Amino acid sequence: MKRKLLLFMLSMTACVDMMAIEEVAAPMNVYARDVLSLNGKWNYIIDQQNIGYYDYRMNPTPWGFFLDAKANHPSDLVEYNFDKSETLDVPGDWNTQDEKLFWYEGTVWYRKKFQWTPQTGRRALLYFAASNYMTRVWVNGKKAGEHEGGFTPFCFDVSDAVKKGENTVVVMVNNVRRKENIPTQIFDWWNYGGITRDVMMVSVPQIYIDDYFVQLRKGDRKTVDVNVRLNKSCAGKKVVLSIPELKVNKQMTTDENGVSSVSLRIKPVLWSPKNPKLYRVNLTMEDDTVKDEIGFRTIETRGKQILLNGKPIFLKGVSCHEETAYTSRRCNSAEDADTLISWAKDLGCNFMRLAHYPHNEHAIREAERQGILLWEELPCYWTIDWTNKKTFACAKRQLTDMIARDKNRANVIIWSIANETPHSDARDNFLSRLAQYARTQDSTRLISMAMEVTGASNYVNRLHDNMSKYVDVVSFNQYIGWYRDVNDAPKMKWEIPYNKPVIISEFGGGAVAGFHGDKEKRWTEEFQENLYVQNLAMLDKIEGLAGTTPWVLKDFRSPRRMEPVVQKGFNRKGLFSDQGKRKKAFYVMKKWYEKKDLQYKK
Ligand code: GCB
Repeated sequence: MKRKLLLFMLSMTACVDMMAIEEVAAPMNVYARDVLSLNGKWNYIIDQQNIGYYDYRMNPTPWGFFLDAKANHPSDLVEYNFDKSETLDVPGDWNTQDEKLFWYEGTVWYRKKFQWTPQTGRRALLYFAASNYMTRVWVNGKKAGEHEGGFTPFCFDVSDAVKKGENTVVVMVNNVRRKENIPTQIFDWWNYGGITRDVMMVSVPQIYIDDYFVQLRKGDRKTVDVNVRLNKSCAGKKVVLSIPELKVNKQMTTDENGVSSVSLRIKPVLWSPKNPKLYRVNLTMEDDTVKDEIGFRTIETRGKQILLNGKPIFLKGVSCHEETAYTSRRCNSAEDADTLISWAKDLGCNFMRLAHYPHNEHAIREAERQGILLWEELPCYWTIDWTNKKTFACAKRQLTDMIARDKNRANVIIWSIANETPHSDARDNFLSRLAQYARTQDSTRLISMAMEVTGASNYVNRLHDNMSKYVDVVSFNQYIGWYRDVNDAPKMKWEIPYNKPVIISEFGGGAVAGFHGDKEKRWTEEFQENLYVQNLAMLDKIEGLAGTTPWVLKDFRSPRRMEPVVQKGFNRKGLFSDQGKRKKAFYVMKKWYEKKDLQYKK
C-alpha cells in the first residue's frame, strides 16, 4: 500500500514537473485549442551570410539578430533594425512576396511582437504548422529550439520565456538545398522558403490531451480503437470520450505512461466520397477538452483490389503540388485548397495524390469534408543520401509528424514513403525501415511509394522492385509519350509480378494552354490530348489497375523548366494551366473517369 502511495506521489511530481523551454510534440488538432494566431505581418531581414547567427570567425555569436536589439544610445552600434525593416505575410512563402526573394535560397530572419497574459496553471506553446527548411526560434531573446524539415509541424513549450505584456518572437529560416536533406539537393518544384504555414501561441493546461487516435479497426466496420495520450506520463487520469450522435460516452483511465486505450462497438454511417459523414467527437480530461470531427471507414486490399468499406473502389485521382491556382504561390488555407479540389472534382476525381511532401492541414480537412480520398507523401524524392544516419532520422521524423497530424482523417488512405528512388541495397534498407516504422504508427492505412518501371525490352514494361514486399499498393510513374515515343503505347505490355493493387502514380506530358497544332507537335494541347488517349488505352490493359493520379492537376513552378518560350519557369504538364484554363487532355481524362464510374457501378 505504501509503495503504491509512493509511486502515485512520484507520478504526480512527474505530472506537474516544470519544463524548461523545449520542443514538445505538436498537439493533435491544434486548431481546436485555445490559440492566439501570430499570423499577419512579420518584419524581416535578408541575411545572405548568416551574420545574424555567426561572427566573422563563423562561431555562433551571442549578439545575434535574435536579441532584436535597439540602439539606445547615440554611440551604440547595432547593424540591423527589425522595427524599420519591411514586412512579409505569415503564412506565406517569401519568394512570391518580394521580387528580391523570388530566386533566393538562404537565410531570412522574421520578427513578430505579440501580447500575452500568462495564466496560472496553464502552459504556453508556440506552434509552427511548417516553415521551410531549417528553422531556429527565439522568444524574448531566449532560444526555444530548432527544427529541420519544411512540411510538418513543430512546437515549443515557451511558458518560461513569455511574460505579461509585449513579447517578441524571432525566427531564422534557411532554405538552402543540401544533399543530406529530405528532400535532397534537386527536385522538380519551387523551393519556396519562409514561414509558409500558420504560427500560433497555444494555451494548454499543465496536463493536456496531446494525441489521440479514434479509428475503425482494419477490416472491421463496427469496432473503433481509441488511444489517447497525455503530454505527461500521468497515471490515473480520467479521460472521457463522447460521440453524441452514436451515443458513445466512455470513461477511460490513463496508465503510468499517460496513455489510455479502449475498443468500442459502434454502428456508424460510413464515411465515403459520396457521403463524407463526420461525427462530432469530444475528448475531455479535467479542464482540457478537444473537439474534433471524425469519419469512420475502412480501407484494405484484397488481391489486386482496393476495398473502401469492404467494397472495391477505383481511385480516380490526380497528382497535385501545394501551389495555388492563379497566383502560383504556396497554399496555406482552406480557400487555397478549395479551388484545387474543385478542379479535381470537375475532372471527376474521388482521390488526390498530394505530391511530393505533406501538404497543410487545412487542405487535408477540406478534402475530407468534400469527400476526396488522399495519398500523402514523404519528400524522399529521387536520389537521397541513403547511407546517412541523420538523413534517415530526418525522414523518420517527417513520417512520424505527418502520420501524427493526419491519422484521424478518414480521407487519408495511403501513406507514400518515396518517389522515383533508384534501386540499391542502401535505398532498400532505408525505405523498408520507413515502411515498417509507418505501420507501427498507423496499422489501419495502406503503404505505397511511387516506383519506376525497371526495364522495358521488346515492349514489355517490367516492374521489379524489392520494395514491393513492403508496400500494400504497387504504384509507379511512367512517361510513355513524353520521355518516350507515344507510338510505343499501343505495343506496350506489362509485367507486374505481385498480387497487389496497382496505381499509376504518374503519367502525362506538357502543353501550353491555348497553343494548338498538330498532334505530333510537342507543347500543343493536341499533343498532350493524344498522349492521354494513347496512355489511357494502354492503362486499360493493366491487370489489377486500381487507380491513377495523372501528372499533374495544374502547371506549377519549377526551376528545372526554364525554356523561355513555352515553359517560362513552369512545368507545363498540368491538365489546367496555372491560370485555370482547361486543356484538351482534361476532357479525355474526365471521360475515362466517367467510364470507370459505369464499370464500378456494375
Ligand atoms: C516525375 C516526378 C515529378 C516530375 C515529373 C516531370 O517523374 O515524379 O516530380 O515533375 O516527373 O514532370 O518530369
